Amino acid sequence: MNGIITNKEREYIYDILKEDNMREFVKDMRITMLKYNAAMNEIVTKMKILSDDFRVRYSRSPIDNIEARIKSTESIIKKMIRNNLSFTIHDMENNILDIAGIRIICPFISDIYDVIEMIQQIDDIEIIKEKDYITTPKESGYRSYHMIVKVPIHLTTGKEIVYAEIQIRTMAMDFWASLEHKIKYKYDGIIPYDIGQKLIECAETINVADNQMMELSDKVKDANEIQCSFIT
Ligand code: 0O2
Repeated sequence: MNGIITNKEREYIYDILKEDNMREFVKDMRITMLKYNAAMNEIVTKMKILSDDFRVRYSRSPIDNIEARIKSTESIIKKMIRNNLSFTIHDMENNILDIAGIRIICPFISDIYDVIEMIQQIDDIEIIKEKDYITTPKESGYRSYHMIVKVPIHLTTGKEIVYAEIQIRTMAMDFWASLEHKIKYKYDGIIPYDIGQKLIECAETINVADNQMMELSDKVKDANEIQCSFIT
């Protein structure tokens, strides 16, 4: 249910966390988080370097902003329960692939595909799975491009490969997703049908605007190129 933990679920998770076998798991989990933090930082640094390089070369960047987060203990436990996993670090590491999350916000829809190409060219980021919720939006109206990747990190104990999720979306898609998330929170995750329908309508309106902005940007780019060809 998109990161939302209802009050009932929270109570249930807290009860589980009180169980004896969970203490050890949560302790090990906190230590393991260091690896996800490292993976998250690796990816953010790589993307920042690419964004700066692009800006210097082309006087603009396809990246407006980069956000990153580590999934909360509660969200991890909720997902482990949902996926029927045993509370072991092995099951967590091999099945919960979005513990390290990176969100790349782009100005225009076409920028998303430039960013995807940039990521595809990074040797030590291996793309495991891709979901294009832009060409095929979710039922909720959600649009974004998701990638599950593997990235190497270097610890005192040696090299390790860690999973991370990269979400790539426009500023407009991000605006919708953030507000939809807030609205869902207010309803404890279960939104009434009519509000859900209105949210879908908003997503469509935003998508029209997103496409129009991209067309305008392309027109400006074409005009600039024609002007430059006259000068040279
Ligand atoms: P949080 O708090 O962001 O971590 P999977 O992860 O593959 O087991 P699923 O649903 O197939 O589960 O993954 P998917 O479709 O790739 O979506 C996962 C993430 O996308 C969610 O993470 C949200 O961040 C975002 N997302 C997906 N659908 C919606 C939506 O309808 N509205 C909004 N606002 N965000 C959405 P988490 O783990 O649910 O939450």
